[in-house]
Amino acid sequence: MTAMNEPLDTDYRHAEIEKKWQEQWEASGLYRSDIDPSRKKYYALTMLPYPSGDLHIGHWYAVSPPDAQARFMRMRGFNVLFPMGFDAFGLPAENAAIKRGIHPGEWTRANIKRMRTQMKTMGAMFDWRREMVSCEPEYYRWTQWLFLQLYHAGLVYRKFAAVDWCPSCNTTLAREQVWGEDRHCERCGTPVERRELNQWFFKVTKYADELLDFSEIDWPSRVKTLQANWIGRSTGAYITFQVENGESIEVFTTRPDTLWGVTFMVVAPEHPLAREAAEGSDAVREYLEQAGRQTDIDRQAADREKNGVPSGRYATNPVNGERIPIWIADYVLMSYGTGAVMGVPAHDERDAAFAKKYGLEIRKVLEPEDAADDSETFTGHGTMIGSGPMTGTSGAEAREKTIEYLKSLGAGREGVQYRLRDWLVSRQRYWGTPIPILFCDKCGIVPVPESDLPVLLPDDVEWRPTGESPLKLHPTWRFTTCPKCGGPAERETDTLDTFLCSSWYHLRYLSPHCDTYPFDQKEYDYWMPVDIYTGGIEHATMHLIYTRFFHKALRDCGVTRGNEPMLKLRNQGIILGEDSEKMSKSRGNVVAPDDLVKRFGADTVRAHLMFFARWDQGGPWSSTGIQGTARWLRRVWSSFLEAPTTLGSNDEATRRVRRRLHQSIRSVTHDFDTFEFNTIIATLMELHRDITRAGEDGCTREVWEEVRETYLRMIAPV
Ligand code: ANZ
Ligand code: ZN
Repeated sequence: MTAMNEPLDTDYRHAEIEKKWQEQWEASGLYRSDIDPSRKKYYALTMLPYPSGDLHIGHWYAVSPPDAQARFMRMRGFNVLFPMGFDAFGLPAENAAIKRGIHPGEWTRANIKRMRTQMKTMGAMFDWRREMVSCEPEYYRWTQWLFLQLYHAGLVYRKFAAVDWCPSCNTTLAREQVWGEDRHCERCGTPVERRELNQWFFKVTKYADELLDFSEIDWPSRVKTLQANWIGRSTGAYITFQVENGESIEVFTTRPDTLWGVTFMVVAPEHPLAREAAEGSDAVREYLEQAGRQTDIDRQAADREKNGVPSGRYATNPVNGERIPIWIADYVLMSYGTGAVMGVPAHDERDAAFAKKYGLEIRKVLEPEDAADDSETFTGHGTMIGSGPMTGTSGAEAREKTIEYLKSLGAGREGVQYRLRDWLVSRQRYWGTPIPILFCDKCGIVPVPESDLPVLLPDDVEWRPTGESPLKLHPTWRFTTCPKCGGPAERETDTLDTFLCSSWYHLRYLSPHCDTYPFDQKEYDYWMPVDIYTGGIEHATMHLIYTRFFHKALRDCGVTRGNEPMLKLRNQGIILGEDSEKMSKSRGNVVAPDDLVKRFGADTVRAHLMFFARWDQGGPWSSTGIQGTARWLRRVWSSFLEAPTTLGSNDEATRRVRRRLHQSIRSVTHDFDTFEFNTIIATLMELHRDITRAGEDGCTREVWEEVRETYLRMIAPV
């Protein structure tokens, strides 16, 4: 680059330019997205932010490259919808409110106002007319309505379930408020306790198999794997063992082929047989007490020492009549399978550890195919040995054959198990959507009639933790009349998990003020499904499973259509601080986008966020790096203001620059389609150098104008 071409900073007055164009876009309504049947639609959705206070660089990273992609699609002739809103209910607002003594709603709305203003500096193509805010009654009215649709379809039920409870703060805690191995309260450090409360659930498990079918969606394989593991489908068998007292125990096993290697059985401490055994044994009673203090997560840890007690009972192996001892141990969970397992210490690691500790027999029933395999516990399939009629067959074959054999004995059947649990949607919190349910002494559980929605969240509550759902303490809100019998009724005082709000917000953007239905049908027909969804990989399981489930459940209620809400998903990585560590206030490595915008302009910040790392990977920020991007944009600006004086009739330079232009169009197009933003910027930087050189070498004016025009089009979405 010659010194002559180096622009003066004053040439490029970003603050003025960006303000001018942003105002013009707004005034002309350029980015309003309305139904237009003559154009193909493109619904680009980005995960909506939580209004935590300030827009940080992570928001910019999540949103501005996808904005560039949406703009690119718009330039290609698509009618693009790229909306923005706020996920405004939730715990942080309550925490902030408690800390600062202001109402959660006031805190939330002030943050939204601030973040909306900051977001406008991004120069994104949001259609703000379509904004939705999940804590406003015009939104949560429909969250309640959708809850009721699922309720009427039998997809909602109520049952007792354990919550984490902080005895010092006197409140239930959300999963993310419990920290460390000792499971202490985030606020005060006190170890949490477990409490049983009556709570609401969605039947997600009913959709487990359908959720494992990814055939209609183009999602990253990492996300699909995380979802598949979360759902955790296992196939195997249920096998019944007779107990000496005339009762029986059913186990779930993925390895029925190992049945001849069973030397003991184990039931969970919560299993009925364990409770019964405790009646006659102090040792068992003591063991159950200490096990009750452990969480399922600790109990499952692979490296944890296995311990247990004999129940004093014996069972009979259905295939060989052997008498086997029944133990009680907490590595078996009551919440999975049947809460009982057959112990095969020769071929299962956990059973092996348990057998060694208590001197139980270890009996091999499988020989590895690979003679060199000398692993202590062979967990592969191999060939059956010492297994009666199965001896000599392959383990894989024996698996099926054993099930057939058990069926003929009336002692077993095929079985499928899932790790996935139903979705617990009730929270003992104030700042959330009230659950539209009433309790009447005469009529029992009564859903609020649709015509009475929304059930408004009262403003005048004591939101400080007291040990109860805050709504319970409101003097009047709770008490109402039963719509069925006219007698006195009480409202449900729990609120809904905020993941429910974010399970359908993409539908509310379609018509945020519609007051007859959650969305306008015409808008739904035109815009749905979402064509591209972008956001963080940390949402791979909860949010992205819940939103798929919700769509399918609503499909079965006749509300939505199609099997999937979001056809394509792409995830961004994480921006780290300059020290390659996670950005945090305490480390002092936080990059503030507002400062960068002030100094370099939003366009430079956007371009650099696309350039500094692979978008799907992220990486450390560099404050010197952005200066290079800034210089490039300034050069583009000044070099294209006027044609160079060196233009002429050099055929070679003309041909060369035209070829480079078309190569660049192809690669930029490709990279926008594949979300490879960094190479888009790299291509544009190179092309600019080639254009400058061609001008210096005397390419024709005609080609120079052609490449300039096309270059500016290519850079426009950025
Ligand atoms: C005998 C056996 C032999 C097993 C063997 C494994 C290997 P996944 O794949 O996760 O579904 N199991 C069953 N219910 C359990 C519970 N409630 N708590 C703890 N463990 C439980 O695991 C299924 C296997 O985990 C089952 O197959 C059972 O052990 C154990 F060589 O049965 B297996
Ligand atoms: Zn009633």
